[in-house]
Amino acid sequence: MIIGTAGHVDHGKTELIKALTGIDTDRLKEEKKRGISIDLGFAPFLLPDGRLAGIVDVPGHERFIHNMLAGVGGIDLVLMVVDATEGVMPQTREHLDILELLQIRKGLIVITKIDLADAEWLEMVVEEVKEAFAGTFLAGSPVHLVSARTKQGIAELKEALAQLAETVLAGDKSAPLRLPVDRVFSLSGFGTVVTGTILKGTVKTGETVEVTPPGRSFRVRGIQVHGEGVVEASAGQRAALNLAGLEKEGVVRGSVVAAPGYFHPTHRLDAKLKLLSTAPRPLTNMTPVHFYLGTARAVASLLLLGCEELLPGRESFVQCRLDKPLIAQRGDRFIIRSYSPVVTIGGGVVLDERPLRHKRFRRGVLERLQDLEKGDPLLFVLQKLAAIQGAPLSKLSQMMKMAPQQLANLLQQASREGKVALLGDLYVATAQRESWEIAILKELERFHREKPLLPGMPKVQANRVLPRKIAGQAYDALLENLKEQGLLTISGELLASRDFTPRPTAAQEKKLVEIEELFKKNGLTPPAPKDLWASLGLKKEEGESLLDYLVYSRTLVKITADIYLYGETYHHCLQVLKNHLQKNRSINLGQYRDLLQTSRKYAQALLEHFDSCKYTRRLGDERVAWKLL
Ligand SMILES: Nc1nc2c(ncn2[C@@H]2O[C@H](COP(=O)(O)OP(=O)(O)O)[C@@H](O)[C@H]2O)c(=O)[nH]1
Ligand SMILES: [Mg+2]
Repeated sequence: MIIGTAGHVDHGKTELIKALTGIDTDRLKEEKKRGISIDLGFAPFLLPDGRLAGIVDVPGHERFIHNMLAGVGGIDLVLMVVDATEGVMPQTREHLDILELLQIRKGLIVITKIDLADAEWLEMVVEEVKEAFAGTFLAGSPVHLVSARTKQGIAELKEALAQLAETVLAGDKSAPLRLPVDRVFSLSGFGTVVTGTILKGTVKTGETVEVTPPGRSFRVRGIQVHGEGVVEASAGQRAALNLAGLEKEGVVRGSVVAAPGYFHPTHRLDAKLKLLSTAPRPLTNMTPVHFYLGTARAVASLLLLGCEELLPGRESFVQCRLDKPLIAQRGDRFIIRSYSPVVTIGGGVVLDERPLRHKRFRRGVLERLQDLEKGDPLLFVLQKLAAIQGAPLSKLSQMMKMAPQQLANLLQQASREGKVALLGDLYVATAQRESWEIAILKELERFHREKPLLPGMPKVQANRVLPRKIAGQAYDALLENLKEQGLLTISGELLASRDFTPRPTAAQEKKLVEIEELFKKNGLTPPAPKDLWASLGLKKEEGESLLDYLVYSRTLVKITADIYLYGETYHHCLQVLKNHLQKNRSINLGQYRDLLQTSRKYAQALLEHFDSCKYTRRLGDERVAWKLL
């Protein structure tokens, strides 16, 4: 569990942490000299029940709010510190706004330095504090009166912290690792160490993690939690990681240590933004602002998707266009500060970390974001699936930043509800599958209309109406499903619509009989197709489809592109071959030609045809009986 401090500069935050833990978190020389916190401070805190919590002490000075923001991201509960002699001050309010925008939900109010205030004054400050925090997550929390100097109230505060700690939910340890880096330093003989609060997941020594920037993988050589070496650390802990081969220059506060493959820096985020009611002026479209997410910061221009300008106190969907890429995840909270004056003016929640470039005022865009805002992870999966037209579990788990097992459960549920289908190893939205099915059936109908004499459409040809990735197993699964619904038939490599049979017209029937007669009459000296059409008064294409039909109906057999034989003639040739090979070990071209009393040309074409049917196998100049004869 991580506890953070908040409050105006000099209100006694650092002193309070010292009173609670014995540790001075002002570690910089500069901090000691000037007596103020500049950067984040860290201390372990032993709870009365024996558990160790981490404390992040933040600077209160308005000039160092960016450091405060880097520290406050991963905290579970906050100590909101107010100086008894000064009462509520500007950064008390600004920190409170930030905590609200980041949706920190738990905390204690601490009025400190009570050794410096008399009872009457103190009562007034308590009233002021209650008023200032009304309507926030701290409304109604008990106000603790303490002195770090005299230790008055410190024991009670510890007790209250311990009780509140009981209610903090553990972070998700099985999710992919994500640790935003808040500190980088090198130890001589050790190399580079990064520290941060683990937001999600678990890290183990020996594992490989990805650090972005620089966007490369490193082995975890060692892990420390609260100064002790450990073999693993997980969500809700502060950890220091020693990464093998990492150069200090490559990594910065704002870098993210993550499970490899899950997180990609992005220049664009879709979000819901709230402008604080205390913002000095409305936010106009594409105004640049300081943007803070996790421990990272950037400059963002905000495209207002649903309104001309955003009035103080109002919310809007926005697309954040960042001046440098950040790592973000759906559900992340962020803060924005205006350029001048540099004050916190709002914040919001990331809805999509890899959106397309949007235009303003598009109904489809806004409706999609409304759906995403509902926070239903399945809706998000379905949107992603529709956008990329299906994906295998591994890819989807990376896109969703969810552990594969967890995602598989979600998908199983969705498939029971009929929202998702599995095609081979591709998950697709059911609606998407249906649109592909319709595309195939339409293509089949078109084919049958154009080629009414052909028994079916080759599978590979129907595949062309689908996205390229729907191939192999996924394609077969799609067809199989259509077959199960009784919407098409599959025979070998051919697809046909349900109930389709090739049906020649009466005129075609007449021509078919004529062609059949010609082949029947001429036996082993069949006409060449190309010579037929003119005499029969047929166009080449129609003639060819009539031939195809005769092959389909088994009246003719196609030997090569220009040699077709009448069915009976063909069977006679096959029988001759069989008879010979029953009595002899092999046959050669000359023998077969003599047996059939035909020309070399036909004998050779037939033998090659029989080879391809696996009736015969060629050994030098001879052929022997093979598998199917
Ligand atoms: N008398 C008294 N002085 C305090 C107390 N807590 C802090 N101070 C003093 O107030 C000043 C600011 O405290 P510090 O913890 O640095 O404030 P921060 O900026 O909120 O971290 C320092 O000089 C402290 O010694 C307290 O409980 N009683
Ligand atoms: Mg301080």
